[in-house]
Amino acid sequence: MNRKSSTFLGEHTRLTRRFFLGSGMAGLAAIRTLPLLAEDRQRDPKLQKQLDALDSWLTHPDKFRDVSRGNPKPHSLTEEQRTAVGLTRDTWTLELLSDPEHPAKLGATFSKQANTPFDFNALLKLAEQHAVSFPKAMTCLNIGCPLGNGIWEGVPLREVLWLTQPRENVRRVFYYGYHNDDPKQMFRSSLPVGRVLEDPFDLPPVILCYKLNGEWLSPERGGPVRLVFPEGYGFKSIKWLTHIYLSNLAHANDTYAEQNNDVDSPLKTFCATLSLPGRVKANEPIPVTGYAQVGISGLKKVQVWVHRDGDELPANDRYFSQAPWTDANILAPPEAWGGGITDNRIPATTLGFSPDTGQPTRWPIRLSMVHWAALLPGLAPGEYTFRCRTIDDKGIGQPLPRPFRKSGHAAIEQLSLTVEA
Ligand SMILES: Nc1nc2c(c(=O)[nH]1)N[C@H]1C(S)=C(S)[C@@H](COP(=O)(O)O)O[C@H]1N2
Ligand SMILES: [Mo]
Repeated sequence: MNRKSSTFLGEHTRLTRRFFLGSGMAGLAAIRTLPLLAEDRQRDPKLQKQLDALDSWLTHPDKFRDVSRGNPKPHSLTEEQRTAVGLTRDTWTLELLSDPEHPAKLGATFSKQANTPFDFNALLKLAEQHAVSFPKAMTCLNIGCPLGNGIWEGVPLREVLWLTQPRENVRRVFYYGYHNDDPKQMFRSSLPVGRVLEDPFDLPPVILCYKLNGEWLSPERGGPVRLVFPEGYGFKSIKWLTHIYLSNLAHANDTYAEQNNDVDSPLKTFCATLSLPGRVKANEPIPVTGYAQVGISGLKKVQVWVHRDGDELPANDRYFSQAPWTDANILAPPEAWGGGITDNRIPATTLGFSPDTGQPTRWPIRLSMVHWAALLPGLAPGEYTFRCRTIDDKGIGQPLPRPFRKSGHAAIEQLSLTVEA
């Protein structure tokens, strides 16, 4: 509790000082050399108050929203029960097998039956050589807003897959976790084997994750080991991992596909509002803050627009691309990262951060989150609608390029605003 509130306070000061210094895709060095003047001129006490209330960049592991299934939920088991079913670091085992229905040709398997499962010590042994971590927002495709933003540490899954000496007939990897030994409760996900073996462009690897924000992964977050798929929505990141199958199946066989979800969809870029007063006085500047999820396509801008209700909107412009949007300010990297990380030090294995300075090499960071703020000019009395949207690195405005709900949330948010005389 204490630790949490002190990082939170540290964060306040930091965001305060650095507001208006952020600039979309500029390198961090450039950000840091910007003059402080703009900040002092534009600071508004009401906006300041909202900035002070923002959450830290990293979410404390206990503060993630939990949407996992199970009756009982595996993390609600007592320590004794978790020990009995292999959900502690000392007792955890992973089976690595060929899919009996679509067999892959493997030189070795790791099974309980043959008394050869892969265990936590074997994972930590691989970690000595291969440990890697990266920031990532965990977002449920069905919910839309991130459940939390964390730094996930683990061993690339390919290091473990190679132990099975795969030879041929391997097209897909599917995996599931502990589900109370009840087939009806199984929650399964899958990936093409190529994505596991190679990281396209500069994406992080798929990992077997054992730490979050530098601490052992808690039972709530899927510990002792969960899979984390960097560019995916939450359902790909299976908790309490126990089984991995190498398969010759050519298509996805995820549990989430059964709910009409587009299970191949990577994380989308979108923004949302955190604070906007519902009622304001006429001709007074209006403070607004929010966050953006930086999806696979990156984030160039956050934009805002206030429309007077009843005024005409351009016809045939479903996504308001013709509207007079103005740019909001993307906040610079915070001085205090939050999330309970020790001594405010980003783990040395973290991709996208300089191991020397502990600072990000680019900002904002893809697959993660960022805060934004704007001070809207005062308005005449009336009823208005406020909207915000992102522009991705390719210059495409929300909700494009992938507007369909079942591939993840990207709808433009709209909030009403009353300006009183
Ligand atoms: N074993 C298991 N893993 C799971 C789930 C589950 O129900 N069981 N839910 C998934 C879904 S739908 C999401 S959105 C994320 C949520 O991760 P979190 O609880 O760490 O926030 O976990 C995923 N992993
Ligand atoms: Mo989810």
